[in-house]
Amino acid sequence: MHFKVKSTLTVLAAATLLVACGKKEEAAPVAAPAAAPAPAAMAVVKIGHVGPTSGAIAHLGKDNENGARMAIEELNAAGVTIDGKKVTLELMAEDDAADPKQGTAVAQKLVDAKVAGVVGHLNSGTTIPASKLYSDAGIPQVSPSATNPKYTRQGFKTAFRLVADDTQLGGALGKYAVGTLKGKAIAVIDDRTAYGQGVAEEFAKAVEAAGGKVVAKEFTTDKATDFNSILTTIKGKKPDVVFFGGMDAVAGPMLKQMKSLGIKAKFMGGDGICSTELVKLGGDAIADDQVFCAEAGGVEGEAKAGMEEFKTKFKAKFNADVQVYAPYVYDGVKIMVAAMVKAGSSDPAKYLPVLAATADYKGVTGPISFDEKGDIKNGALTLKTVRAGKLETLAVIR
Ligand code: ABU
Repeated sequence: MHFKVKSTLTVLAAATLLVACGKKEEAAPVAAPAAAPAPAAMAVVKIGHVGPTSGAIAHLGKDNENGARMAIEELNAAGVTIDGKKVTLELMAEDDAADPKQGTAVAQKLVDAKVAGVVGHLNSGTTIPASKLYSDAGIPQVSPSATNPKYTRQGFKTAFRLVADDTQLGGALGKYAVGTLKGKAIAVIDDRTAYGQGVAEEFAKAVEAAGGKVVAKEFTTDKATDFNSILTTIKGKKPDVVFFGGMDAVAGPMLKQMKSLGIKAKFMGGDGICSTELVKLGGDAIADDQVFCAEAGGVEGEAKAGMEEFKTKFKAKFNADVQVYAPYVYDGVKIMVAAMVKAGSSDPAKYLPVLAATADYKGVTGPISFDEKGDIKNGALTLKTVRAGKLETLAVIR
């Protein structure tokens, strides 16, 4: 409109000048066509993502971040309209290095940048302290992978989780260790993180409840590389199953050292070890049907095709296999934007109640609805083992 007015005035001014110079009006130059209206600047909606894209589990953080990137690129390509106006989504991707202090620092950065929502963080140890900042700022947060139950039990209306929690994970794995693997003497190790310690405690409770015996409880850290001392102690207790509450970056070297020490026990862990990377890190120290783990989600039946399609597109785009939680991040971004569209606003106060009321959204990770705490309703677990150097699904359980 601005350009059009300017062009008309310019033509009038030229005509007036010609008349003033005594020239006939028809001698006026042919007016140039009016310029097209300038497009109004599109509103930008910022969405934060946080995961450890540096450090020992950077492969998991990058996997998650790529899930967010894929969702945002697809949405922008398709076009997003909120309250009748086209918007551009912008990803603000931050690295918390799996460190609780860095987690709160980047959370504050996202709050200050006035992001409309955050998908993340990856680790329970960063997600829980960051959730207080998002709650205070009224910013919705969807964690795709933090499984410590506390995250959604703090009474924060802004906290949502797309996966099952450690109570379900540890409980199911403990029952499996005794009931299916026939474990009688079971050793438990954890990495002292909010996730590792929590899932190991739930596992141990379930083992005892199922009639198994926890013969050793040891701990390490999420940065350790030498486990000879605790593994030697454990070897003396002759366990038939060793459970590790922690992440793949520690589990891989631990499996190698178990092999060196001649420990032939089955090795179990939660979602933190249930990654493509574990198979690489453990290498030939992993025998077929020796390692058992569970992803804190899963799809069955017809939904499997959508997940396979996601994995194929992801591989083509990033030249990398999905580690564990990229599809959950992808769904997290999409349900957040769907809630904004439905609410007709990216204002967190306006779309938060719509996000909370998400009902049976058909994600690549399955149907998504939240309970009153913000946890996924009817969350699934996928039990897996390693065979011929690949993770294989044994069962999806609820
Ligand atoms: N759930 C496993 C990895 C993330 C976490 O909860 O710390």
